Amino acid sequence: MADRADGRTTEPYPDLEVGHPKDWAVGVPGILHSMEPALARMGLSRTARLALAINQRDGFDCMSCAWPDPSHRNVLEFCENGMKATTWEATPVTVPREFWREHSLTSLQGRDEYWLGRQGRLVEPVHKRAGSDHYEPIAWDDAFGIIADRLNALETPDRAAFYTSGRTANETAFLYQLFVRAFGTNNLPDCSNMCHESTGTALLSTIGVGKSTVHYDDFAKADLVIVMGQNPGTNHPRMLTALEETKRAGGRVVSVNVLPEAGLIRYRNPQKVRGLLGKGTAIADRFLQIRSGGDMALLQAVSRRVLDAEDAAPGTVLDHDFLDRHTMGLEAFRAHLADLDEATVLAATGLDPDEIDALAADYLAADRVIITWAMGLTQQRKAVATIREIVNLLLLRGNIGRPGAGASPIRGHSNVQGDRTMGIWEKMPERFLAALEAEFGFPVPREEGADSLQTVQGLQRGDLDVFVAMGGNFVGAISDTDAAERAMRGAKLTVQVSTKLNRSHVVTGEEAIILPTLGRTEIDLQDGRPQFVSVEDSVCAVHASHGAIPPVAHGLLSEVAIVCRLAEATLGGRHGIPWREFERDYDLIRDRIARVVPGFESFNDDVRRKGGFVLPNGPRDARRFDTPTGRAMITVNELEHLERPEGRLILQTLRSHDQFNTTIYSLNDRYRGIRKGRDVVFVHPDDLTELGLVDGQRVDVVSEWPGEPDRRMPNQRVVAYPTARGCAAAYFPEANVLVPLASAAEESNTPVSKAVIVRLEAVGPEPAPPRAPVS
Ligand SMILES: Nc1nc2c(c(=O)[nH]1)N[C@H]1C(S)=C(S)[C@@H](COP(=O)(O)OP(=O)(O)OC[C@H]3O[C@@H](n4cnc5c(=O)[nH]c(N)nc54)[C@H](O)[C@@H]3O)O[C@H]1N2
Ligand SMILES: Nc1nc2c(c(=O)[nH]1)N[C@H]1C(S)=C(S)[C@@H](COP(=O)(O)OP(=O)(O)OC[C@H]3O[C@@H](n4cnc5c(=O)[nH]c(N)nc54)[C@H](O)[C@@H]3O)O[C@H]1N2
Ligand SMILES: [Mo]
Repeated sequence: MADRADGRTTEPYPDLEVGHPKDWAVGVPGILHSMEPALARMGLSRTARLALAINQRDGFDCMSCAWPDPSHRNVLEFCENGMKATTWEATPVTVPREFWREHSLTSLQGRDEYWLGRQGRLVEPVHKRAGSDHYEPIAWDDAFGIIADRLNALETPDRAAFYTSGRTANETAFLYQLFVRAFGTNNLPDCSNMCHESTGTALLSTIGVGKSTVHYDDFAKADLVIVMGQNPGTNHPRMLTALEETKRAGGRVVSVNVLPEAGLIRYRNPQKVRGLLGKGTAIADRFLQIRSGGDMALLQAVSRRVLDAEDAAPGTVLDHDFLDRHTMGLEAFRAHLADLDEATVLAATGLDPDEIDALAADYLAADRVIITWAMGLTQQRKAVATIREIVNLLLLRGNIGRPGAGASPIRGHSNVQGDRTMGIWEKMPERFLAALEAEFGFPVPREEGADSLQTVQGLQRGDLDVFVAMGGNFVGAISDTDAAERAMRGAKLTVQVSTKLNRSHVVTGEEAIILPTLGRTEIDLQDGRPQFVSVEDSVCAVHASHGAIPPVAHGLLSEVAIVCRLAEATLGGRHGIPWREFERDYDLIRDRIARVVPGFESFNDDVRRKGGFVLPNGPRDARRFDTPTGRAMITVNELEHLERPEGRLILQTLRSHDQFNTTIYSLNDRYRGIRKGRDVVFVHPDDLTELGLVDGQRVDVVSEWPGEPDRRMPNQRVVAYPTARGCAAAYFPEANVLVPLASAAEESNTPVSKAVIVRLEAVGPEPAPPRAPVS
């Protein structure tokens, strides 16, 4: 099998098994599945200590996703995938000193994410000199000294970029952006650029705040929850409990998805005896299997039906009082939708008119409606416009700013929302920058910085010399892997602050440094006193996170300490920021946040209250919309949908059940019937017939972009799967090689990871053996 240019092999997984998809999620197998690796790797007492601390008020915040905690917590408040994330971090296995001598970077580049992650926790700083093929251990101070020298030697601070992944806690994020802005740049790309940026862009411009407008308890009060482009059974498992509460209170749930995802069909709540023993709750009352990228058309079609119902019975359907008092743009919207072409809607969605009628009827019958969404919507070319259509539909019947109703983006990383609140954004608003300047007394740069894609492009052009990452796996996560890796190799210095090895440690600049750090599960002692940090979840609730177990090794620094020491080494006494004091006592950081960030005025008190506090939110609390007009904006969005060229498929890249973004926990994807391998592409059986392919056949997946050479993901096993017609799916991060750098969402510049036009080229005549049953 040929090797790809980047050195990773394309050998097939030898033991790959393909069975049948499951139609239910969690329950006994899920929870047992979650405990098994922990018990095997960490032993009973470490496991029990973690299980009892996760998501508890005196414990740590689960780092797996940003799903909120209920106010009444169970003794064990975690899910299968949260436990995987926890054991992955809390493993006692560490990367030994000899590792760096034994493994050259060239050899590590031949390893995949799964192998790299299994080498254990990083425990000492290492340095790769220019020209060397090895990292070598280095003292902390020397590492900070090198980074400071390289930064201070730059022609301008804008020749450095500082990435953040969404696990970073509030206190760290605030200090990190403070350091970066004091250094002199707004180059603060983050994982949000690849994730919910489209959401922020759409919500900020229509309702004045880029966040969810619901409380946790609203799910139990909703008459209807529409879950769009999201796979909660895997990615937000505890959300299924909230949806179960919706159902129990008599509400309905509709899933709009390209795939029939297991958790949305049936769910066994592991927290309840009923869920352990019984058949579980059927979650989705209705499933609309939409064609990839068809959501904007669907939303417009439902809004059109709502407006038609109003025309048929004037004054009875729309919330006129709300619309008159709080919104703008209804008439233009009405005029625009009057011309909506039903044939285009049907082509774009792949749905029957009856199915759209039925969703409209559900919407009209419900007094309180919540719409949730995730990557199926945000990683599309028309993502921002699509999310604006969600707002339009909700506004028509006053479904924002009432109990049981609202717009609810479901975030990814556990503190990705908090990082933005703390100033991690290449284009923070003037209000924030001015407050930062007033508090710290240095001139805060105002020029917009680079986002994630612009950072790759900056590296490609030679405009960036230094790349620093606070967590994450930038080259693994960003689109167009080969281009991104080539770009990163052009940097002079790359720095990673990390818990475990990943691709971004082995594809480096000329010189590279890894700074290992404490994880969220670990006790963080400063000056002999335990410190805690805080996070903000998807529904704007902020709470503390306390480490529960001793650090995996002596001498590890917390992320806060790393930022403080790096800042001190780089800035010296410049601007008089008390970095050492911040490192010793995180309360002092919170005091500063209190004076800069609205909603945090009594941060140190509020965060110590049981369960933390909920940030103010204009639309949710008071139907206050801080847009330029002071009203919620109903917007007109030109309908556009992706045409599928003859003989091609629309490929989405998604997560298996056993991964967290670029971290691969195991090679299984239980709910989709895949075991011991990841080299699969899911295709509808009728499309296979049309393309002259069969289940089990090996294909190259090839993506096409005008004016550029084809991109290829070689040797995937075709899996006949009940996806929507014309659509295909493959796993991220492997499939990132197929996503062109140039393919980005309008307005938000998010890589279009969910709609890549591909063709399948058969390789080798032999289809794989028939499916093995998967238990
Ligand atoms: N265990 C685990 N938990 C996680 C993560 C993880 O990797 N593992 N990642 C975290 C992060 S950072 C994030 S952002 C979230 C991601 O959470 P999700 O957004 O649920 O993640 P994806 O796997 O990308 O799933 C996208 C879903 O959208 C559907 N979809 C694709 N295209 C379309 C479309 O055009 N229309 C519609 N309606 N549906 C579509 C797919 O079929 C799939 O169900 O999860 C977070 N939680
Ligand atoms: N094709 C495709 N690409 C995508 C997506 C997709 O759906 N399809 N999804 C996108 C999305 S939604 C996101 S959010 C991005 C994710 O992008 P990132 O956030 O950059 O990637 P992760 O894989 O979450 O990062 C994992 C690494 O974080 C480090 N880490 C873990 N815990 C800690 C910690 O406590 N501290 C520190 N310092 N480091 C830690 C570990 O070294 C680990 O290897 O990927 C995006 N890329
Ligand atoms: Mo994400």
